[in-house]
Amino acid sequence: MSKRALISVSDKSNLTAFAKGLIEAGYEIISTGGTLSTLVNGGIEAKPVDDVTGFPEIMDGRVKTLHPLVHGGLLAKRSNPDHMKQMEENNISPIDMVVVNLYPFKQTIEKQGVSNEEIIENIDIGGPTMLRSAAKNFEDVAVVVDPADYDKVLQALQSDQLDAEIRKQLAAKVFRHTANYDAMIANYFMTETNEEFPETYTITYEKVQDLRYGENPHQQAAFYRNPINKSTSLATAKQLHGKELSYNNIQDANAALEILAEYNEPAAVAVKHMNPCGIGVAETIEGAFSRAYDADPISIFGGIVACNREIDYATAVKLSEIFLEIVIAPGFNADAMEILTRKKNIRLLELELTNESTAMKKLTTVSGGVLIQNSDNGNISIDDLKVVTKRQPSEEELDNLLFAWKAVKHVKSNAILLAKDNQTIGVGAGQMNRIGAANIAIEQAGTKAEGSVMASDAFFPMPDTVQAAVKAGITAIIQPGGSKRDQDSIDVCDEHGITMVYTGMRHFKH
Ligand code: 93A
Repeated sequence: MSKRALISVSDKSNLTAFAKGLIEAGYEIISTGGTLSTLVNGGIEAKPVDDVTGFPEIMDGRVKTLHPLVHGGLLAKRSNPDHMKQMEENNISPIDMVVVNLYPFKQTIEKQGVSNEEIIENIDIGGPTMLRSAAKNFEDVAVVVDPADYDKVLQALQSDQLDAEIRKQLAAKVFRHTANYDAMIANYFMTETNEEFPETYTITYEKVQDLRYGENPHQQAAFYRNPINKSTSLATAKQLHGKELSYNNIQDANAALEILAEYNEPAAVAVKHMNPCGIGVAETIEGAFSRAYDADPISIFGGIVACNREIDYATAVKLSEIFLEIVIAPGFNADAMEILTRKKNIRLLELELTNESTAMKKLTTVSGGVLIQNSDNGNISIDDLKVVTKRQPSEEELDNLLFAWKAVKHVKSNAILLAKDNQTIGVGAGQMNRIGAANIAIEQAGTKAEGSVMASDAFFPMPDTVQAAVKAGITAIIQPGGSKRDQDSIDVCDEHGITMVYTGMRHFKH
């Protein structure tokens, strides 16, 4: 008796050639509605699945292959005499191969203006069920979920090598595929029902690319994307020039994008090791970059620069004067491209800027699990500020304080940042004590510290940082407040006639 293959596919590419090969290898083809039409139109002899089940496809195709005559034929263990006997008693014929790919759920949710009804209809039930039945019974049944495997399967058949080992590999692929498919559906429903932190957290990612290595050359790594993310992102950014992105490049680029998401006006940020070394805001992108550069002309070397406006000629000239790993922008005009692509190694990344990253949950692996939290999208406005000193801030100081506060949020804790005139001038990042961070920021600012403002990502446990600020000539400080010893810090400010404002919000970043 000839073997039987059940083919039911949404992606009909390369289908007829494959079916032809199966027939040549001695298979009889059974198929569902649309697939059957494609096959028959392609001159392939095939039987409708209704002939097998004796039952019509009903409910707009919702029930077409969900039948014991299908699943008995797939799940019967051929080496089990009881199973074989029950097959006979129930007139079930074995099915030896399943070729199924699923309703395009992912492509459907990605469609603009898609209706909920269309999304629901694209949840495949019968397809995964057949795939899982066949994959469970890989000892006896071959299962093909990926059209890219058609040739491999035909070749194996021709050389009589579609053996249990290959069938197990095909089954493994199926379970990965159905798990991923279901995870996308679970993600969709989680969003629809606003469940933020459910009992089990199902996430699925698909590989964008293998990376040469991870944080260090002896660490293996790959980049994965969230398949249901609709907005533009690093995973979909267009690389216009330069070598492939590295693991560290991607992390730094991500940090740069998160910072840029804070600004509507032309802004540029330079990032090193996921900390900003310079942030500048101006009326033009050239001006913004100049400020980001001047903020710290030493640290920017070998860094990443991200800008929230198209790169023009003047900006490109300035960018090309330093060694940079990456420039990220929503666009590069032709003149800018001409200048920048003269540098072989600079990576140019075109990316429409969104707040996508700030909408996403943050995941951190820890021993035995992961920590999941919402992104730090906490923002304050001028009305949230509370002046706690005798001296009030000037208009200019208020602007500088808010600028510094936005920036310090993106610096690793403990973080102290100094700013003046829409420019960071000193960044103290990732220190184990606050005064240590302050000393670094003040030293870096040098003479520019005079008349600048200071931002601290968390409260001052003691007044030493404020004392250092006074000594450096800083005139206003922004910090969350909330320490038991707040009054000590306020007293130092009042004693020296400088200003302190509270935000009431902390921005730790570990
Ligand atoms: O609607 S279903 O969940 N119910 C079923 O019984 C069923 N059987 C196969 N979807 C079902 N399929 C899917 O139909 C397959 O996974 C495949 O993606 C698609 C092929 O349909 P057609 O051959 O009509 O184009």
